[in-house]
Formats: sequence, C-alpha cells, structure tokens
Amino acid sequence: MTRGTAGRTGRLAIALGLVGIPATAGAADAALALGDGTRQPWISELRIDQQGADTDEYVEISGDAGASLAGVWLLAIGDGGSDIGGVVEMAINLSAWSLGTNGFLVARESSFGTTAFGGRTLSVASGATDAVIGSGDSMNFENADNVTYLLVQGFTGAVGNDLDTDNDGALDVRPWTSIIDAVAFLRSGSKEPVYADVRVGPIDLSGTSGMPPHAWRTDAGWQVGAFASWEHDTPGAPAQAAPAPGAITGAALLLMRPGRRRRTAPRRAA
Ligand SMILES: [Ca+2]
Ligand SMILES: [Ca+2]
Ligand SMILES: [Ca+2]
Ligand SMILES: [Ca+2]
Repeated sequence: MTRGTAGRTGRLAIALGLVGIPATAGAADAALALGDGTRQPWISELRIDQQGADTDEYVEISGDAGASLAGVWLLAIGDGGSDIGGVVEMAINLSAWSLGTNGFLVARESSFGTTAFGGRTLSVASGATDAVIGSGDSMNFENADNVTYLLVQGFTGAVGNDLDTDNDGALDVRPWTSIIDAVAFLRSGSKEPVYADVRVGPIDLSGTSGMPPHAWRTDAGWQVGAFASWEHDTPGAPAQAAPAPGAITGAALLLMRPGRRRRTAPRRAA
C-alpha cells in the first residue's frame, strides 16, 4: 500500500455539524520520498460544492516546489448509470504541469473565480501553478453521493471504466502503476462504496445533505470548510491555522478508532 492512502493510521473519523473539524490523517503521511529524495505529490484541498452553481470547484495538489507531474492523473471514482461503484467518473491528466515555485498547483475550470461570497472571489495564489483544465463540466466534482479521489501514476484506463465489477468496495481493476494519494468524500445515506482509507464526512452543514463541500488537509488531519463562504479556501496557498475551538460553530462529534481499518479499504493500493 502506498503511503498516499494515509488511512494507514487506521483512524476513522466521523464529523457532524462542524466547520474546521479534523477528520483524517495529515499531510505528513502523504510525503513519500522517491529515489531522488523528492516527495510524491498529494491532494491538499478540494472544493467540490458551493451554494449556487458549482462555478468554483478546484483541487489543490501539493509537493516539492517545481516538481513535475509527468504521468500523474487525478481520478474520481463513483457511480455510473445503474452501477453503484467503481466507475471512473473523471480522469484528468496532469502530466503537462509542474507544481509552482511555492509547491502548489490548482486545477480548476475557467469559471473559477466568478462567484463572490461576502464580497470575495477566489483566485489562485501567487507562486502556485494555475492549471485551467477546461470549462463547463471538464472537472465535475460530484456532490450527490460518495466519491473517491485518487492521485495515480501511469493511468491507462478511461472515463466510464468500471474498476469494481462486483461493487464490494475492493478494486478489481487497477489501470495504473501506483496510487500516490487517495481521499474519499462521503455523503449522508450514500450507499456507494469508496476506495480510500482516508474519508471526509458526512458532515451536517446546511444545504449540503451531508457532503463536505470543501476540505483541506493539515498535519492534524482533514478539515471541512463552509458551503456558502470562502472563509477557509486557500487555493494555491498553505491552509490557515485550524480554527480555535471557540471560533467553531455548531455541534460536533468526532470518533477516532486507533487501529481500526475499514472493510471497504482497497486490498492492495497498486
Ligand atoms: Ca460539484
Ligand atoms: Ca470488487
Ligand atoms: Ca461497479
Ligand atoms: Ca490551500
């Protein structure tokens, strides 16, 4: 199993009704050293949903400054038609890009930056690579049910491929050379299997039906951001310090079960 499926810590976290709650293992777990001493990149922030049209979805990739992403793909694995799981919903080839001088890349659609909350629109931080993937639904981060995001090396499959033919939560087809990182976003009541030990959500936020609309990774774990605010969005820049407990609104429940592993975790990562 690659370091990237950072649930190797075996912790399960369930978060309810809290913005900024730690949910899973942290960024330090993602740093797998390659032969030349550079680290594998990792997924550090995802905005998959927002109030109104999802104009501003993005994914932030972190790693060593200037690191090449040759051979690296971002995949979304979820449902498709009547198939409840294992279907490649999205495959973005990041091979042409490198991380910016600050070690960040933001992949986003051309509509990114059009929606204002509290007078603020999003923009990619200086020093980060601004990777415009396309327009419309070129990047379509589904928020209707569970989705697993994988950062893989050497993807040879295609959108629509079914990688879990019996839908038991274990991948039967692995069209890549290795998994670099993996995180699953969970929605309340969704039965779709997921394929990562690191799981964020469900979370009870108004308007999201349990799906974390935004989350980012810190050394302390994944934190969940807001639905109708960019308060915690830092595309292309380090995360803010976690909110102080006194600054958090809403009820919270966090379960950490050291050593437990989920049955639906991938049997083998690569
Ligand atoms: Ca979305
Ligand atoms: Ca299977
Ligand atoms: Ca399937
Ligand atoms: Ca960030």
